[in-house]
Amino acid sequence: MEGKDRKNNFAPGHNACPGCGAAIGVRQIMRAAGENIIVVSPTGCLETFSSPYGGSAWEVPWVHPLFENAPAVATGIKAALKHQGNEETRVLVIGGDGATYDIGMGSLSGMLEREDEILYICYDNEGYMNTGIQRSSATPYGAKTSTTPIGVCSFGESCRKKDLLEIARAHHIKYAASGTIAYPQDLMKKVKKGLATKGPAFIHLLTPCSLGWGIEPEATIEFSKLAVETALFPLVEYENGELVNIFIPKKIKPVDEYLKKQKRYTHLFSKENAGVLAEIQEMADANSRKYGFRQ
Ligand SMILES: Cc1ncc(C[n+]2csc(CCOP(=O)(O)OP(=O)(O)O)c2C)c(N)n1
Repeated sequence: MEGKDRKNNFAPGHNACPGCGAAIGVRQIMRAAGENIIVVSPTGCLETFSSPYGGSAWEVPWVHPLFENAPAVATGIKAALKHQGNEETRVLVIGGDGATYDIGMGSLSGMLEREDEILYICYDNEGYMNTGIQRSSATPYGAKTSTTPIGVCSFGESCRKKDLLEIARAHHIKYAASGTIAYPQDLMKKVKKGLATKGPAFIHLLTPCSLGWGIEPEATIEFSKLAVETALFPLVEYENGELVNIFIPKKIKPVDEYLKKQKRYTHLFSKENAGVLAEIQEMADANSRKYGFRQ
């Protein structure tokens, strides 16, 4: 891409950790989103690293609401724009998994139910990373976090990760998709479609966190790719309730290849946790069956 097309309204020089999946994801989102947009970001890593006083990375209007009410604030912004007769300016929410799966879930449900043209993107790093890697309801089964420690009676997270895309889809929205930072063209296409949707749209974006997942900073792209290739995170797209697009990996890899190099899963490779590993493999296999991947 050259000249004007390379313009990105999320500027470099922010305070994200090296290799931060969320920062890479937001660069891709903002490249696709272009001008004439208002972004709303609830509390979380993104808000913290992108908006230090006097050093904001945002080159478009950007609003920081509470942790729990970003979708309601976005609705208010959309209503105010409508009142001004402005149908062109788009509204985009980018919130973490804690803000989306947990504390803002009620507010998000209200937003998805209404007909407002707002795109909500959940950047999912699978935990409350900003406050010290606590578990959220996006933390995967078996993962170690500071609030799901491992020990004699614990193998880490004991609850299954919520299926957020299905929850969003259950609101009968016109556009719902998943994406991850290893596939930027795919993500940018989905962001454009989400922003063009006549009604609420939702994108679930997997953004690895090197600190929380225990991987090298330069490996966040590699792990977002492995999540797709093991069928743990299928890349899909739904329009008007219909599945219109699935990325089919050439060969489905065993989940061990994704899990074994992440420190949050090291304990699963002991004899006593073999059953947990088998359960995670079965979760991936269920995705393969659901989307027709050749195993
Ligand atoms: C009502 C409320 N509860 C708790 C907090 C403290 N808090 C700030 S950021 C954060 C974690 C955010 O997690 P997530 O949404 O997953 O984003 P991440 O930091 O992982 O990017 C928490 C718990 C807060 N600011 N407001």
